[in-house]
Formats: sequence, structure tokens, C-alpha cells
Amino acid sequence: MNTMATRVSASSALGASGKGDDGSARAPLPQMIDRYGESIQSALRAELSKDSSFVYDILRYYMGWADETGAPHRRDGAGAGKAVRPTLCLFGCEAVGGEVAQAIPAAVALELIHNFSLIHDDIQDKDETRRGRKTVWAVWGLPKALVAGNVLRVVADSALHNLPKSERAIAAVSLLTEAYLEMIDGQYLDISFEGRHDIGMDDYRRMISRKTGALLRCSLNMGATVGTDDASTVAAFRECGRALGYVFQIRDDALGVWGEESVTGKPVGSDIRRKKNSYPVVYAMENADALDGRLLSEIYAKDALDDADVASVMGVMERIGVQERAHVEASEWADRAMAALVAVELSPEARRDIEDFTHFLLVRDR
Ligand code: GRG
Repeated sequence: MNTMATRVSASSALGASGKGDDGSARAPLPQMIDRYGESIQSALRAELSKDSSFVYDILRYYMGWADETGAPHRRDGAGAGKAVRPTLCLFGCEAVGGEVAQAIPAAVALELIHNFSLIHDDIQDKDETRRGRKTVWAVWGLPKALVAGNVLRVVADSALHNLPKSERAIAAVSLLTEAYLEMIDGQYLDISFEGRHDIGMDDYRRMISRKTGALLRCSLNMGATVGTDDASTVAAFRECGRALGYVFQIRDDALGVWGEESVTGKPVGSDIRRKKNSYPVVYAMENADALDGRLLSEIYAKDALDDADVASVMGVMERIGVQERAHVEASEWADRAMAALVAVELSPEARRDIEDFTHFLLVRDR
């Protein structure tokens, strides 16, 4: 079988150059993102244009349409996200035979919930930049950022009222509520892991399956739910999305250590310096030999890590082959995602689309 692992090797996906596996400076976005991009953007704009109060200016800023004064952004879309979740949702609906338009409200709600989570995540991590721009709290302060983030969550919920009234819509609403509750719980788990050195890979997988996986799973699940009544097809898409959550976060964690600063906006090794319990760190702690284990314990016992500490930790990771290991595990999840859809009747185009998308999640550099 042509697995994701054979399609792209770890060295080409995660080489120090940070280049895509095709050798280009940046891994190209999959076609699916382009195809649905316009519909997603215009529906999001419509949803966030319904109100002109000041908090909406903040939200339009965060979506990349406005500058800090509320004026239209000179480079429209600069600072916008990749729209991974709404894209998966629209794909899921269309692939099972539904009309894209039916799933637009679900796609909008997913992207708004995702942005709600990022505004809060930036606050919790004290991150001052995201998507190459200042974060909401860094511009407007903590109290306003909290309000803005919460408004986004409520707007997301209300966007779902635009779903065509049906049993499918009721099911889709429950799926989103279930998923973002799980996402918040996953974030709580992540925060409660901070400062602990006894986190194992199983704890890590449980945490990312909630923090990140829940919304990715929900994206395909909601799309398929809106598009078909066939329960086994919906379950297959849910399982595919579940597996994609791991691909996404493991890659994200690899980028947090080895990603290129000019693309990710974060210096190499940044997640080590921040002592994040991300894949590379947890894997290294669990698999280091006695000597390297002691070195890691000494370094992580410090309050703050300097450049030399970061280099030492990266040296341990190099000796254990953590970069390779992360890529192999992400590839295995990618294969599981594809296997989940084997028994589903899909057009050849739809199958190729989801394969390309999965491959993108595996090698993305941003
Ligand atoms: C505080 C009530 C309350 C809720 C917030 C903060 C939080 C709960 C959840 C955070 C979950 C989180 C940040 C998961 C990480 C997911 C992740 C790596 C996001 C980046 O996703 P991309 O790459 O972002 O799709 P773009 O910028 O492309 O949209």
C-alpha cells in the first residue's frame, strides 16, 4: 500500500531547511483550501458584519480584514488563518453527496470557535504575535481580549441557526457543543501538565486528542452529518477526522521546535525554551537514556532556559531521533485517517483531495 510514510520521508518533511518536500520554500496549500476559500471567507465576513459595535472591529482585526483602528486592512487577509476546519467540513459534506451551501453555517461556526480558542490561547500563553500580527490582548489588553474571545464563541453558536432546519442540523449543533467542550477540557489538561516532568506519551496523546483533535474530528463529522443520513459513512468521516487531529498536532509540535522562524514566526527551539510538554519534549523525557535523562531533568528544573540549555535539549532529541519519530507517528495517524475511508464510496477526485489534504497536514511548514 502507498502509505503516507512512504509518500514523504521524515528527512524531506522535517529537514532543517524547513522546506516542503517538493523542495519549494513553503509547502503548497492543498487545492481544497483554494476551492472552498472564497465561500468560507464571504460567509465569515457576512457573519461578522451583522454588528458594528467596537468589539466586532477587534474580531475583524483578528480575522485579518481590518487593522488596529478598524479600517480595512491594506493587505486584506494578511494574518488570516489557513481555514483547515471549515475546509474539512465543506469537503465532508460534498464528498458524501451533500450541497456545499448546506454546510456553510457549520463551516463558519467551526472557524469562529477555532478563533475563539486562539484568542484565549494567546492570553494564556502570553503570546504577543500570531499569524504575523499582534494578538488581541497585546493590542487591547486582557479584559477586552476576554470579552472579544467570548463574543466569538456566541457568534459561532448563533451562526448554526442558519443551518437548514432538520434532524441533521440538530445533530450538527450537538456535535459542535460536544467538540468545543472537549477542546476546552483538553486545554485545561495541557495547562495542568505545565511544570510537570512525569508526563508520558499516553498522557500527551490523550491531551492533544481533546485540545486539538476534538475540533478537527468535528469538522469532518459535522460536514458528513449535514450531507448524509447514512450513519456508517458519518462514522467513517468522524474516525478519519479523529486521526487527522493527531497528524495536525504532532506536526504542529515538530514545527514548535524545528520550524523555520521566517515562516512560523517563532525561533527554532521556541517550545523548548517555553518548557512546553509538546511531542518532542515528552518523547525525549520518556526515551532518553540514563545520562541524557539526568541532563534533561537538570535543565527542566531551572526557572528559565537559555540558548545553551535549548541547544542541549535539541542535542538529546537528535541522539534519540525524535524528529524522525514524530514524523513516523504522524504518518501512521495519516494512514489511519485514510484507512477510515476505505470502505466509503467516494469519487476518485474526493479521495485524491482528502489524501492531498492529509499529506499537507503531515508536511506543512505553517
Ligand atoms: C478559556 C473558555 C476558554 C476556552 C479556550 C484556549 C482553548 C480553550 C483552547 C485552545 C486549543 C488550542 C489552542 C489548540 C491548538 C490548536 C492549534 C495548534 C491551532 C493552530 O491551528 P491552525 O494552524 O491555525 O489551523 P490558523 O492560524 O491556520 O487558523
